[in-house]
Amino acid sequence: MFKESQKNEMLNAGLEFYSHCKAIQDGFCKYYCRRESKMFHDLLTGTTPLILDPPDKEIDDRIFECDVLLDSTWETINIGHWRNVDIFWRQLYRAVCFIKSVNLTCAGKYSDAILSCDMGLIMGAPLSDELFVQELADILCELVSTDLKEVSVSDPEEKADIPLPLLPNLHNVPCVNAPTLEKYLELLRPGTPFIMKNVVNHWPAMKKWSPLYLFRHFGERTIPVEIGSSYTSDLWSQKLVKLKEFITTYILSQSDEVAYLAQYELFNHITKLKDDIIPLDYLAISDSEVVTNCWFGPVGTVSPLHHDHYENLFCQVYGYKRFVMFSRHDNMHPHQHHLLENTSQVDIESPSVNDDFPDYKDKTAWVADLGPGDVLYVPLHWWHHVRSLSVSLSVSMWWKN
Ligand SMILES: O=C(O)CCC(=O)C(=O)O
Repeated sequence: MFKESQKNEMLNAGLEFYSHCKAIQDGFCKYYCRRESKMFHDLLTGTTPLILDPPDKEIDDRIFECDVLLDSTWETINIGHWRNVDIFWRQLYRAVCFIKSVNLTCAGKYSDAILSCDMGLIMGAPLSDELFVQELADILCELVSTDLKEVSVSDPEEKADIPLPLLPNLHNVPCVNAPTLEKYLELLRPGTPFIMKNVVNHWPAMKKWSPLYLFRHFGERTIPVEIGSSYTSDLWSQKLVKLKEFITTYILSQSDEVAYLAQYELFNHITKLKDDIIPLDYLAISDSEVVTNCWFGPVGTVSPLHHDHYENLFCQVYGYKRFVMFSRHDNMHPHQHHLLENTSQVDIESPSVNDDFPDYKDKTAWVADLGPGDVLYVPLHWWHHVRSLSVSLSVSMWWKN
């Protein structure tokens, strides 16, 4: 439980945080005059006292006022195309979610407070100083995770025995043991894939991360997942779920649906997890920003054949994954639609649907079966098809050379 003094400290931190959100305050002034709604007008003109003068307001009133403000912001965010929405509205959404979270914490509603932080992080836009909110979410998670420790779940261990795709020119990707920086640069030069062993074994994640660990420590956090066997399928969709539900429903039990936490910058969301991965020396040689994504799913997730505008060091932390790759110089018949122009129409696992593209079988294909601790270099624009052979947790590090 939080002590009274801790609650006040937190509230003050929240207020200070809020008052530092210059963009938000400017935004209030800029926008409120344009709104017709009396409710909105009252809220915005009363917003400073709402936040800065809490003692004479009941917590429930403040939470209610946050909700009203969130509802109208949500409406504005969702009208028209996402890209045309002024970033202010998404920043406002995030700030109010955080303020609501502080109030919910003071009311002792910890799970709701975590949900509010997460909604702000997923749907809102970054603010200048939000570290305190990450810390709040971490503390709250510690508090509620004691209940999750009582739940009886255990880690899955199976690795599916899945035959290799029928490709006549299939070769194994070469493998090296922990190359020196010099050797690594030499390996990069030809621009072809390779696997490195024993370069991430010292990451705390290697010992700690498993479905059970994530369930127990971060189960209350809400995350976005993809539903459907592949993002090219008509039945594909996305939804927000609590990590504990994702793990029990999709990871630890047999579900008819495949759900995948795919290509998600989880470490900007659950920042505590960042402590468990150590930046790779190999990437320190580039000035480029590194985009770190997490991939967490059950056996049977498929990322269809596609290429990315990045170089990639793909680190397998838990479980097994299979990559099948083709050179960037091979025409793998990308889709025509601009949203899928980096994705091939060839399905390497279903030869019967590829009648229009028989030449794909003439290309040289490279296969890499990755297990815990393996790091695969996927060169820029190389085509890759990825299937999980077990429950799997991986971290990709994208950069530009
Ligand atoms: O692991 C996956 O499912 C896909 C990974 C991938 O495409 C990437 O890291 O670029």
